[in-house]
Amino acid sequence: MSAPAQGSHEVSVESGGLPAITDGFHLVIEALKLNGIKTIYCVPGIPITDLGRLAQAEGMRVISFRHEQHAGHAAAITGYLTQRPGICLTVSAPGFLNGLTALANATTNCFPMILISGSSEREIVDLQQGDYEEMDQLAIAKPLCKAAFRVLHAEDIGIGIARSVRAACSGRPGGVYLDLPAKLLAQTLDAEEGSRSLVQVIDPAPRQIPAADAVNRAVEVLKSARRPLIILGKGAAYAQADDDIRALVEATGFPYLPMSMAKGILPDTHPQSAGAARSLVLKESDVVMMVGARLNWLLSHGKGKAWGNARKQFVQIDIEPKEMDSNVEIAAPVIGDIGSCVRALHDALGSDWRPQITEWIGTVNSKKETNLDRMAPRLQNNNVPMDFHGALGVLRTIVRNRPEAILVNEGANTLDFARSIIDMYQPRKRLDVGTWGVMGIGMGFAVAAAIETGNPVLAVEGDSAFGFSGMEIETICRYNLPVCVVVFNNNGIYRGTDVNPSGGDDVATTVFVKDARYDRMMEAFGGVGIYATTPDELSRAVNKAMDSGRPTLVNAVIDEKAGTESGRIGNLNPQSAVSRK
Ligand code: ADP
Ligand code: TPW
Ligand code: MG
Repeated sequence: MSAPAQGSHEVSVESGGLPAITDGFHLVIEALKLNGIKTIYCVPGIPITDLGRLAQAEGMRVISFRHEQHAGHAAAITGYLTQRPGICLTVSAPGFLNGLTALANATTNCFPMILISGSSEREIVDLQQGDYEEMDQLAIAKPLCKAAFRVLHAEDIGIGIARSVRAACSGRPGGVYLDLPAKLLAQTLDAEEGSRSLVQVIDPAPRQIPAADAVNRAVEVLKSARRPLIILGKGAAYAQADDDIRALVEATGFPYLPMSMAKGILPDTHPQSAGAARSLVLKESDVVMMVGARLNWLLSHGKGKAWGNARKQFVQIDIEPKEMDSNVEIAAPVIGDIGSCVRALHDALGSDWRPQITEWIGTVNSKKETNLDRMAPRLQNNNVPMDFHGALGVLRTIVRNRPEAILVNEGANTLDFARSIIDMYQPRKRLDVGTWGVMGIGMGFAVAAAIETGNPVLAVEGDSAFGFSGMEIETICRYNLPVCVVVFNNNGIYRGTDVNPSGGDDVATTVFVKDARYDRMMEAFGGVGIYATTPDELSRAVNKAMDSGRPTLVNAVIDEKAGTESGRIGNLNPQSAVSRK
């Protein structure tokens, strides 16, 4: 085994009149601290055990997980919440691979994070001689992230971390891989030389001011609108330009649709929110302004049935020029950071302009009212076993009374219903499966949300979704985090009633153990477990958990017949040879 001996970093103290020396371990930690990074999410092991240990000794918060994927998701959402790259630290080969799902997901979602993995000896890896956990990690990471770097000499650690920070944060944010071979960590260097080699990244995400002609072109298009729509995406939430965005939206008077994680930039109860008239505004609008949102599958690629036949002109604000025309023609691209773009547009619209959209607003509002009126009684139902509406009606009230709480959400039906039913009131309070619809973000996001914000966290999880990261409730208990997990237990993926089409003994592939007691898992680690079968019990349990701040898991028993296949995206299933009911 070629990793450094445990404790080898202790060479950094001055002894016997010799010049002070430092090493790779210390330089990595000092470089991270110099760049404002306070937390590392990790799973320890060779060759990075001492790195975590030393980081903790040097005053960093080092949060140790049970599986690297969840440490990675925690790092990614830290990046989203703070605009500083979250750090995930893993061991070589298998630990590195476990972290990659999170790295790729962060890149896809435009979250800044750095996956730092220890690796084994270059000489042995490159000759494929079979080192302990041998793998050419840099090559494997490259296609899955924005940038990938390796540092071979201790004096380059400062530059390596600086490049990683800047690559993660600047322009369109994303994931970065940083490869640190075991030998590097043990390398020594004169302490003064080492300290001179560190680099503080000045202005990691520089403002990018949109060109005046691009702004004027956009203003012309916006002023021509008779049935306008604004779509806010999670890029707008990430940008932390909340006041400027609100000012522009209100100055236009245009209806707006928040994408899932953009809910709460303006409160969902805002009179201009068109969330409850989504189908109508997509179909009927004539001018659509995208703000930090992409025209990907989540918006039916900007064309087809969902968008109707009316001719549309798109204005798009984004920091990434290549995003323009990705799916449809963009009539007015506005390239820059969202804060600068939104302010420039607001100025250029001027204060005397009045939109001519009274009729459109009337149409949108009447559709909204109809839909909200239809929904209201369903949210108050007291059915037992609970259906999604009854259970989510309760959680909706709880979030209204606790707007600072962070809502983590995954599953299929559990995700789709919660997204439309639970109103959000503050920016960056809803964290979910994002662009890929990936299961497994739940507990990693919950841990980081609690650590980074100190706010209470409510994680609303499908029973299948929860299973992807369920072991991390031990992590939640270990750090005593104010997280309340509600498992929507309908005995399976989408629902619990499928049968094996062959008639054989194995249960259907989507079905789990009936009436599993997820609440008892939480009790196993010293947290609070509650079993809830009625909306009343659910309400009491969650309120109690949120008041106490204690790690809690509420097993909410949901009617196993209530869900539909793939939630709202059943249409994306390819035709199956086996007929499904
Ligand atoms: P949603 O899923 O909510 O629709 P997406 O993840 O598809 O949102 O889109 C986010 C977009 O925001 C990306 O195209 C990204 O380039 C952009 N973006 C991220 N941060 C900024 C920023 N600070 N300024 C401008 N655009 C940004
Ligand atoms: C990493 C496929 C999408 S949704 C889902 C799976 C397995 C679980 C749905 O069941 P759940 O919710 O959570 O119980 P509910 O309310 O409908 O019963 N692997 C990954 N990501 C995805 N998206 C899947 C598989 C999937
Ligand atoms: Mg389920």
